[in-house]
Amino acid sequence: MKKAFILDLDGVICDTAVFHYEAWKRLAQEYHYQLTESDNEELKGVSRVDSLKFILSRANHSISEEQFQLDLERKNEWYLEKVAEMNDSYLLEGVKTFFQQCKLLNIPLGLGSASKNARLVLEKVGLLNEFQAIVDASTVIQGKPHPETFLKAAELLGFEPENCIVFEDSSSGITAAKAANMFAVGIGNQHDLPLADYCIPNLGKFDFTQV
Ligand code: B16
Ligand code: MG
Repeated sequence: MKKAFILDLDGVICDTAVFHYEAWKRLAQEYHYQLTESDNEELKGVSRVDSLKFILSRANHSISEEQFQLDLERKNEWYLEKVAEMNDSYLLEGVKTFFQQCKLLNIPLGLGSASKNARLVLEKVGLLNEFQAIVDASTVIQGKPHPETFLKAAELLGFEPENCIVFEDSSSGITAAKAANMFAVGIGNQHDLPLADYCIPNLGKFDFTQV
């Protein structure tokens, strides 16, 4: 049976995860909280709003709704300053060969990202036109770990969930993929992503003979 691939963006295609981390770290410091790398693992794949809620709860700090919105905007401005400098050199290891191989084998590609900036980032790294379906935070009601992101991508691609393979670097994203009844390839290690069907360090290590 022919398969479709659904890819996460941050941490799978490009290393924007570090930009999110730096921007959240800067904001957390204003609330006298030192954001750790382990906090950052938990924030991967988590929406902007839920990420700010997480930081405020760690900082034991509450703010007005107005300040909450302002903080979301400021974090995004810092993040976008970094995105503005991006080009295809920001693609993670193995991504170019992975996309070449997908083209060669005619594998339909969907994007399933929690980021509202997904299209912009794809454009910066030159991959916007490689996807037949793009699902991002602006198109879904319930973000990861809810399966909606991936189910919507499968529907747009015209594939049944069991014929989709998801590539994800976040624990919330792997949970979402499994809840969608899809095969989940973790980008990273099995210790951080125990629910993944298996893990590879980057897209370049994917074995296409399995498809
Ligand atoms: P934005 P992904 C996620 O993207 C990131 O992993 C997560 O760290 C970020 O908070 C979220 O997007 C929202 O991003 O602020 O740009 O809307 O990994 O699902 O592609
Ligand atoms: Mg990710």
